[in-house]
Amino acid sequence: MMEWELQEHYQKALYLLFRPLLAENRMLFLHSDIGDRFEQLCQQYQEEDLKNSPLAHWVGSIQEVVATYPWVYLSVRISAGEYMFCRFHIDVMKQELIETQVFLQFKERLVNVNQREEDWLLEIDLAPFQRDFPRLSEQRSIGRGVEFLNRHLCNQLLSKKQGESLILDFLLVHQYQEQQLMLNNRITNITTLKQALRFAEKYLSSQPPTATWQAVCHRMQEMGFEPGWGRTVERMIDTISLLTDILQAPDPNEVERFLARVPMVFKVAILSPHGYFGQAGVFGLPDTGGQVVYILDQVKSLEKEMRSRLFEQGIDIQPKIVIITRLIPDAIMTTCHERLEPILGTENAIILRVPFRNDKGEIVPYWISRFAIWPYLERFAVDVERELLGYLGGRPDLIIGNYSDGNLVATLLSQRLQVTQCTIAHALERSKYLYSDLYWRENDAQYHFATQFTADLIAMNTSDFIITSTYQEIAGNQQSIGQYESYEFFTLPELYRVINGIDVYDPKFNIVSPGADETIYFPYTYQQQRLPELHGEIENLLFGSSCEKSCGELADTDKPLIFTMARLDRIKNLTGLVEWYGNSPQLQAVANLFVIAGHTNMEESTDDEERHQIGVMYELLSRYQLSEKVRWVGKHLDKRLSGELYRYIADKKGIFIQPALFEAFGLTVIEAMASGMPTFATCYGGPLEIIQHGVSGFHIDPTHGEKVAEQLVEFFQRCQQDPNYWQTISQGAIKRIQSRYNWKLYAERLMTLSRIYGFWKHATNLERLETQRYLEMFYGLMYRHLAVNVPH
Ligand code: UDP
Ligand code: LCN
Repeated sequence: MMEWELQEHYQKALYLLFRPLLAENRMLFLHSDIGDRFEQLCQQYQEEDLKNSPLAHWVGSIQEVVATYPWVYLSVRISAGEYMFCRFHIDVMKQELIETQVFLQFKERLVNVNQREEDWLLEIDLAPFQRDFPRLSEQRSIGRGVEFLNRHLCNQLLSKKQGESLILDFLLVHQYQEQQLMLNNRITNITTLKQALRFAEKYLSSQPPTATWQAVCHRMQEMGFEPGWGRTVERMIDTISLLTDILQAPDPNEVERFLARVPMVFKVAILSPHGYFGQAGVFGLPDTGGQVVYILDQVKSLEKEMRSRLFEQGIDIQPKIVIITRLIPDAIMTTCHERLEPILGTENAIILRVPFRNDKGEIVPYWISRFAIWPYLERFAVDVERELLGYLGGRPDLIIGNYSDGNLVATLLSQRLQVTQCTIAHALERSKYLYSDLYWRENDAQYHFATQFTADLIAMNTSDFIITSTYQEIAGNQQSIGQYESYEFFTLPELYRVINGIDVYDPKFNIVSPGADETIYFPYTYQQQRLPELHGEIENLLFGSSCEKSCGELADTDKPLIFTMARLDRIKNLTGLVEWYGNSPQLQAVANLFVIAGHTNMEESTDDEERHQIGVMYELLSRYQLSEKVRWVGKHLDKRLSGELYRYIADKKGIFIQPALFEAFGLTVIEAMASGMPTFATCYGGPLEIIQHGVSGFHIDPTHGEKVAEQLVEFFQRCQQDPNYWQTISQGAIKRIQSRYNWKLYAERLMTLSRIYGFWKHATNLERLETQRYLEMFYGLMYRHLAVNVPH
């Protein structure tokens, strides 16, 4: 279908499609623009055949068009992460294939009209480094990288003679502080190992299955074994027979099961420098949202998982998890000025805060936007290294970075300490701001995207493995490209262009979806666990005339509520939602709107984008006279209160809406669904994958607000006619979250991944040293220069 020759038959259609573009006063067109214009063309010429032709399919794959007479340049997405580029000459009516860089060069000329074809610009191309590295071939396997790697390397290596000694070497290195684990030096080669395994199995079979390591340790140590095989004899036998089977005939599933038991992760460092990182009073503050919630829940579930694995393996060691963030002396009522903060609900996890320092070495006292923290990070990494090593009494076994800044610091630390690095993006800004690459200079004063994208490229390529919340975060879907995929090629005119920035078929990508804390976000029907004590406070938030930090007072308190809660960022589009509501008298007739976001008082906000949104919000509320229909509260709710709030609104048959222009994942979406609220969420980003449209909620398109309003009106009307309809969707939402998005699954998966990765990294050359060296150069010659130029 995609053959190049195909289009030769459709020259005229392409001409008719592209010609009007050249007459417009814009030069860049997106996938959706081209789709709409193709539809119009088919209608105009009544070309039903064309609509169903192979050309239609091809046009549907066009991602981007750059049109300046007489040329139309195109990028065409053949499948996830696979592109072709071509150009069409409007007069000659002829097209030809071009290279990625030629396409990018043409784009650059939109910004820099004086740029000539022969002008040199740095090109970043990581593809040659990946040549010998195993790569997925199937689109559907994207995001299951470590499984693939395990299968691939099992077949390649373990099946050969050398595989046995790889396993032996690996088992001999395990230690915790001074204590040897798994095997001791009585096992000198593979023959003694096999023999010892036979003897041990025989010996253990004669012992009571519930006897513990203590009871058998003398005999076992004589045979060459150390703690780590199991807490009980039964478990030890099981682990030993797993290894015996692997040595006989390696099977990837058994290797995974065996490695899941090997005690190798005791200390984890998690980096999240920006925002206000604390356990209370921070949610909703600028740059402080889902990432903090995610990490706090992640830590609790990880600690539980690490403890239970160590316990099952008979090891008496307390795992340690440290979240490293920024210490902010001016902590505005939060705990962000405290160096250490133990994490509630854990035994041993802690927040360690390290301040940013300026060029003179003085501590920076105030909050700094996530877009402007780049000049501080290198020094921060050095300070963190010192404090972390001191606190842990040695190196961590795993370093997890979060968001662009945390991932860059994770890169610096992992490389210095030689520790496995895991990357979590949460949200990549490239997907949020259209043309943030091409017009980077225009936005530089506020956003410093060039610095951020450079940091992203470095971190995602140095990272050993990457965790994403959804498939589409990596590779998108039929309509839109993935967040990581958007780093495959792009250009920052006059700075550098990226020819191959990341490969979505790289086995480093793994989908591990987060959950919503089940003790806080549970179905409204679980009456026993609920907190009716909070209902007075909730009613005051919703309807109270004396509620502070609120705006608007609902006249008809019996109407169901449309509820939304988010940071007051432009991308969250809460002002868009108010506008759709204001424009729809039908919607106003059936439901009230309840918004929790940011501050209602502009003076209280320190964030530029938020202040702008506050202004827009007031303007809309007054323009549409919504003071009796919209309630806006600018407070940061604690989690138990927000959990009960979702359920309270569900009791009243309300709904949740997430109207973002783009949402990387969307924790509020899974919180609302877990509580049993029918949820309407943006079709751009994670919610598209979380919600099955019409079954467990609804997708909405924030670029067509009037349609969203219609969808909502229809929903409420249908619920009036059929009271079971609300229930059906509510049940669908609960089921979806309980089966797919939970922290226990997350922690099991993450621990298993890090072990499988750790094993293969130890056993083979997964280091990608050449890539690292190339990226060090990129860091030194590009990133550092950009970072110091960010005003500070
Ligand atoms: N949140 C909150 N109070 C607020 C705003 C947000 O508790 O005023 C919480 C919300 O419950 C969710 C998180 O912050 O857990 C927001 O995460 P999400 O993934 O939806 O968006 P992000 O802020 O990360 O972009
Ligand atoms: C950041 C975001 O923007 C959200 O979409 C995610 O849900 C959150 O982080 C947690 O990963």
